[in-house]
Amino acid sequence: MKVGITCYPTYGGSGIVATELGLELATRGHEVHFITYANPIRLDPGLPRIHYHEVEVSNYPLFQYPPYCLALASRMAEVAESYSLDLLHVHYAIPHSISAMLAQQMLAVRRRLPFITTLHGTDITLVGTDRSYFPITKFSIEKSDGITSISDYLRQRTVEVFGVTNEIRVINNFVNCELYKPDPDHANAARYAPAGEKLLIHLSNFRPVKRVLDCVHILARVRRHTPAHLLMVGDGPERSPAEYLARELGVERHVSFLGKQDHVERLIPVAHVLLMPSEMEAFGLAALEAMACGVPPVGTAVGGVPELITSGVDGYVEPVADLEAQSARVVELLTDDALHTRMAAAARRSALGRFATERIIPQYEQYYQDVCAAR
Ligand code: GMT
Repeated sequence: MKVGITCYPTYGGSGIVATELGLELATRGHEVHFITYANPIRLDPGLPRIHYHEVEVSNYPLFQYPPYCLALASRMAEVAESYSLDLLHVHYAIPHSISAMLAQQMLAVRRRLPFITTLHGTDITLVGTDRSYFPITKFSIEKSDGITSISDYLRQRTVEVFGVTNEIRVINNFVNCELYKPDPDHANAARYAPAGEKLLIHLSNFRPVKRVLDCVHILARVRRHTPAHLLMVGDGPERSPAEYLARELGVERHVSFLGKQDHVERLIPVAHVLLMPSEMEAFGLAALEAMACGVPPVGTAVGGVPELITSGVDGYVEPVADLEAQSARVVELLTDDALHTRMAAAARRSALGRFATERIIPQYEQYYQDVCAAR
């Protein structure tokens, strides 16, 4: 098939899922056209069957806010026509679904161009429920030819919040288990923890919803029991407060802020435990990537996380902001080697058995066929 994919090309879970999906589809013989304002971070546009079309937004002085949504719609229509796309698949409802709907209408007299919207989380839980975005988000969901959600929690939430009656198909996030794989010897750990401390890792966009400061508090608590070092991967508004807190708590030498990293698959296996203390996660892609690497996650019992982590089996979930409980789980994992080995193996098994690329991509392919066949 010929598929146009639009996403935020930045360091966010939705952009990563969209990019990995496009790459996997191309590997399976489909022609994939990324239509975005910048090259998605994990995309190598030189790969076979992968095309990249930049959306340029002219910044005429009259425009206080450049009309990205319109520029995107024009580019989608142009690419769909020039390359005979079968469908558009947009990730994150706002504003991508509305642009896709406009592109569809622009071509309607000549051809049918169905579009699928994949809901990722904050497009529903935060942005979509903002009063100013609520009606347009609901409208764009209702107008989509197909809707997928990355967890059952998010599907239910979308129905509750927007009262939509369209079918929403749950297609979970996925991980490439050949790329994300364990390093049982934690061979590169000494680079970050020369004194042999065990490593904790956190990956996110450092937005408030991620409760990044909790990671620093957890490290400080864990260190009262056992030596540990924390790797903080990513960047965003909570980075400076986290750096400040590390100094306040006197643990600054035991936290490395590594900033945005392109190859997290090389970093995650170095660690012993992943911290994901989020206030909300519709899924929790970072936890899945860690599980594939045999790194047990300690996360929070929110949103779609319990659909991913079976607490006590392949990781732990504890209440949001319960630093005592989360720290205690980390200490257990760092001090009981048998428990860690068992849980690391179970985490890898869950990733392989439930969320591996080979299991999830065919579900998207089937859905594309269903949507294209429907009238
Ligand atoms: O977590 C973020 O702030 C980024 C956001 C996004 O849309 O890029 O992530 C959401 O989508 C990810 C990929 O599907 C999910 O794994 C995250 O759980 C979800 N984030 C939230 O629900 C807060």
